[in-house]
Amino acid sequence: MRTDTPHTIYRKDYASPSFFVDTVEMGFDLDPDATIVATRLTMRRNPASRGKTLVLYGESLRLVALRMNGKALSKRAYTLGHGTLEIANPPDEVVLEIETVTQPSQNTSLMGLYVSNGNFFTQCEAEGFRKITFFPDRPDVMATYKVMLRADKEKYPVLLGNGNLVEQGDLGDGRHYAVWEDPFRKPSYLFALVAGNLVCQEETFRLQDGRDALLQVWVEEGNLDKTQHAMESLKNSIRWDEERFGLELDLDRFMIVAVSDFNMGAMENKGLNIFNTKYVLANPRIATDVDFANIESVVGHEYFHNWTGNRVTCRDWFQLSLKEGLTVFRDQEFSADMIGTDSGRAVKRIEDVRVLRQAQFPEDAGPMAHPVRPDSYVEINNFYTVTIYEKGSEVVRMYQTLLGRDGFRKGMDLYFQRHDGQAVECDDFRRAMADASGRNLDQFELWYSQAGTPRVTVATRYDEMSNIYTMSFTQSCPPTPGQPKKLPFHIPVAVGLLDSSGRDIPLRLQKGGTEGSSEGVHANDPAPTTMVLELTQQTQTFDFVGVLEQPVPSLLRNFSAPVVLEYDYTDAELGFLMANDSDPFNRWEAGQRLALRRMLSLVREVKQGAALDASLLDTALTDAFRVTLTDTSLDPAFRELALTLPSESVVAEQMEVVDPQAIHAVRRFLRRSLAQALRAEWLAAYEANLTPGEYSPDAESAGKRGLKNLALSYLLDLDESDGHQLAQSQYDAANNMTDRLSALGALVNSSAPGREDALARFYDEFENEALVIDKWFSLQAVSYNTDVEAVRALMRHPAFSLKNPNRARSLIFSFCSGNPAQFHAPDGSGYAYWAELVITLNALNPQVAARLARVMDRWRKYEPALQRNMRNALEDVAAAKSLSKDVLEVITKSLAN
Ligand code: B3K
Ligand code: ZN
Repeated sequence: MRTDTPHTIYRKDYASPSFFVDTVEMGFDLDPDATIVATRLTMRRNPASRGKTLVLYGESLRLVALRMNGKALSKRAYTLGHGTLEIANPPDEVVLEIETVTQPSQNTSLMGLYVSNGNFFTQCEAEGFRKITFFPDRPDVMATYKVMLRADKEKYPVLLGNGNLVEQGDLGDGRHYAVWEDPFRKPSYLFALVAGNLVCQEETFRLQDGRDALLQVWVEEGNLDKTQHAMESLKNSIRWDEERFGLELDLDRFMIVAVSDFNMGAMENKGLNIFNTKYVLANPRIATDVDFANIESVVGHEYFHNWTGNRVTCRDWFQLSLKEGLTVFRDQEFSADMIGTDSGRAVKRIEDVRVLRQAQFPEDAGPMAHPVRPDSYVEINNFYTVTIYEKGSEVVRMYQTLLGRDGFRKGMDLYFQRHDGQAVECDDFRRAMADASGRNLDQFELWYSQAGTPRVTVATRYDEMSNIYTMSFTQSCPPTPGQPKKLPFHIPVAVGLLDSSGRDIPLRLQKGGTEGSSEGVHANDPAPTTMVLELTQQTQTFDFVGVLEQPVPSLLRNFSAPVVLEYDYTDAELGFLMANDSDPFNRWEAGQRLALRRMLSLVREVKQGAALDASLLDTALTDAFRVTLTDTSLDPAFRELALTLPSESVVAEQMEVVDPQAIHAVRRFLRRSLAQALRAEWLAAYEANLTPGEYSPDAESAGKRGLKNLALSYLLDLDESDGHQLAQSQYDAANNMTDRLSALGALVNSSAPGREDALARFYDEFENEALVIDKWFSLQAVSYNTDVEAVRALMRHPAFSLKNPNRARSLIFSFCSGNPAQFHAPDGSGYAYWAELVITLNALNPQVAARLARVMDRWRKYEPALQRNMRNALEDVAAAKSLSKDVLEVITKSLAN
């Protein structure tokens, strides 16, 4: 931990390493209290580097021995600095032997080598390898690894490493060993080892080229009944990457290992993926539909990294989105393809856009805003953000929108052809896309270099005489830290036009007429019904000809670019689009626009002192909701999304000054009004979407349960005994976690007499299932009825622990970011709690603490009285001793002007 002023690292300062490493050989004597690591590196000077000094990084290590080319190095021959070991002027070829000692049992940061439930695990991305040994720990140094693990045979019967198992045996004295060799050159962040008492489900899987691969899912004993879904997901991922991108598994063995203490979701270590248990373990008893879907997507994500990240990796950490944005795009496409249907794809798209809007748009508008390829950072772990991941994925998706699926595939092929085995930059990916398609993608670079969410404003005009419909687009992008002015982006805007019967009008643009017209459009069909218009200038106009009546425009279909699109729709037009648009995304979008409009106007009313009662409501929203709710031609999953009101944070982002209490009151009021007005319809939807029989997590059944449980939650918002009983009987009869948890959540949010009892029964039944107990904490943390005192009381529960990230997140994060009305209590008690926990967590686990610190990012948007309390809390954290650079960076940037 460091207390000095944080040191900023700039992209422009990139210099290639002074030495390369060709081979790494390591020996581990695993012991929780003192693990001895012997490392042998063969290195050679990089002729292109001007640096003379050999620089290795190391943290929290005790250096025991250091030899260069067979000779022990005297203390004068090297310098141990702040996290570095430097050897001045070594020869061009170096064999370095290093012996270090670490203390895994005391490692609560969960970076490097640590112990979880008595077993050993590693996490090296981004800079954890330096907590294992001294090493040029940067992604552009790639080497082959051979690793010998030695440990007590009884305590640690299973010894796993990257690549292939080449030897194993007994050492006598109750110890044993295993040697693993990874034939592929890799950066140190992909190193991994696992040692412990684990069991696995395994299967042999035939690859497309006829080879057989051994697939294993490793878990703690007692969890073998929860690995089947992860195994299925892995096989589906392998198949999908072969089919969609022609990419094959390059190893004979592929392992997934589940660990309970983990900072994030999972890690793509070569051949040895390490996963948070949350993204592996599932069966109907403990996992919800959402868990099943998340497991599929995370298993896919880590597997897809084998090509996008591992075979082609990042030159430096500024290029992180090169692998993360691309791999998120791939996992999103994989999940969509697994659902298979068009409407299923749309549902997936809506869910992904929802995440983007709820989390990334606020980030892009706040003090931590950064480009998809950042220019600087203090702590790289703070940059595993929704911008790098989700916006990065949107940027990749835009290539596919611009080039078409085939064009995109050609670009991918060229990317691998050029860069397999290399550590490259985002620009290399863009160049592959441009060269493979012959398109000029120079301006597209701005998506990587400029932060902020672009706004696109649309104006339209219909000329009855000439039958010309004109669309004018104006783009702008608000300033972000360090970037006061922005240049116009290259934005693909997919549009359609609806006639008065709701049908798509064939689109034809006027040739050679208005600015940017013909080159801004591509479609092979002479008169397609969706066109991608390409915006490249600040303002641009497109004329559609042969439009026989005043149309309703459908704009930014399928969310073709990560922008805010503004157009002055009337309520009637929104209702019309909601009922008729052939683009399902925009059907959903129209409903959200309508709901958001109502919510914002109600918030204004409340702030002017109006009481929330029925007189404030017209029927437009209720009517539109009724139409959707009762339209059984629509997938239940789609209806669920369409009938979910924009979240409180999405509403907050729309306001100049945020009043969380008003937003909360309005959203609850609107939900209750919709529950009341559509009571019979909700009940009917509830009945119609029961899924009797054996549980299956497939998209169709999950969609039904989603709609049914949404109906239940609306009905429970009425807080009447009928609803209470319905939830209670669902709870009692449930044969799966989705139904059980939904019922419990609905009860806990109500004043049902059985709520305490249900909570207690749930706890007793699942006491030994950590992931379910996380749900138990989190459900209470986000309940309307839980205030900060109740959260403090839950922290005293024997099952609570701050050291386990899942548990800490389930209570603390859920409360601070999922329960805005209580967290933003006017007396500032929520903020004081937050400050206290950031400081406590900082000492245990800087990464987890820094994530929590981010909760206050948008403090300047709140009402002055709240702002004062928020600032105080931020300053309390800033004044705390021994802040990690992780937390310091977040707090400093939040407080900066
Ligand atoms: N690449 C890892 C993330 C590592 C985070 C380090 N703080 C997981 C993933 O994106 O697949
Ligand atoms: Zn990833």
